[in-house]
Amino acid sequence: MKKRVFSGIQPSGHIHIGNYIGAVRNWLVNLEDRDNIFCVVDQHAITVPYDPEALHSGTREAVALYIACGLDPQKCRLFVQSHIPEHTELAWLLTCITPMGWLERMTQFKDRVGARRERVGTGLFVYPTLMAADILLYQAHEVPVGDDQKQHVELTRDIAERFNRQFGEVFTVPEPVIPQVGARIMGLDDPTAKMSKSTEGQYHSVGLLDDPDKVRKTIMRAVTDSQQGIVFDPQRPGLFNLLTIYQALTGQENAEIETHFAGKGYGDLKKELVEVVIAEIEPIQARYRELTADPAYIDEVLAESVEKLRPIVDATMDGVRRAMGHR
Ligand code: AQP
Repeated sequence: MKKRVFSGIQPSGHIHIGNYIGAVRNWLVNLEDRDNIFCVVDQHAITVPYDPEALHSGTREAVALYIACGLDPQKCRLFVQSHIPEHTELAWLLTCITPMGWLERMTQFKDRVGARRERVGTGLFVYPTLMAADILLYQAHEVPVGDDQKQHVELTRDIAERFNRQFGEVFTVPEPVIPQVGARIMGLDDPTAKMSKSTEGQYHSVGLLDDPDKVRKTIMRAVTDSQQGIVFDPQRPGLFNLLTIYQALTGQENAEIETHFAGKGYGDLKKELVEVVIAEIEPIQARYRELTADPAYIDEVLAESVEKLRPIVDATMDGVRRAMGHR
């Protein structure tokens, strides 16, 4: 039996190189030797104010980008969360066994809410139980995510273990899989804040669908410091971030990169990084254009996946409902 992998991205904006380096690229690594399931988690994207039309087009854009990045629908199942209603059913059941204190400890909630606590939707608070449902519904063994989602996968483990103790062994307890390089790509306009889809600012991120001119402007304007020398120094967050992106995309070792840039300046690093990023995203964009020329293709992929996932969903939900007394 192959190990099962589950992961997803919320269509809360355009997919950027942080999502790509921290998540999507790592999903490609085990396409052959794992049983892979990848989702566009559209119900997570409604936990903050949103535009329904943008959600719809962003969801389709994300599916097409998954395929364009190399997630071959013959080798994995790609689907949209809201097409399988059991995600929200299971989320409610798990919410009922999740202590408030566990959710209150989630740093992402604290960071995003700040002083707006009284006004944000309850969905933002219970979002991690929906994420737990996404993962546990498929009995996933591994969840490849960026660093910011590690705490949520750990919470998912706690919820699964609590459920199994209380109602009997129903869920596989999943492991987070975090990349060694690029687990947290920072904003190019502010290297102290994580690169995020929903952060405003023209030069904050590089999107996978950005044209070369936009990529060039964003990287050339990236915030650095006034020091000299190109070295991996976490105390110089702007430079460290650029080098991390360079390293993640070239696969070179630290020493090799530092030797390559010895005696050179930030401008040289930025120019080379522009070329590396464009070379990475151009083929993705070409495939994206081909795929989206036939909108029916995406619909077919999504419908076929839902059909293939049905037996797993039914088996898990049957076990959960029985265990919880809903017979
Ligand atoms: N900056 C990042 N560096 C590395 N990995 C990242 N991920 C997100 N940002 C970075 C990883 O991408 C996957 C998808 O994340 P998500 O869509 O579920 O939500 P997120 O983590 O909250 O991503 P964003 O881009 O910051 O979106 P918004 O602005 O909507 O909150 C996850 O594996 C995540 O770790």
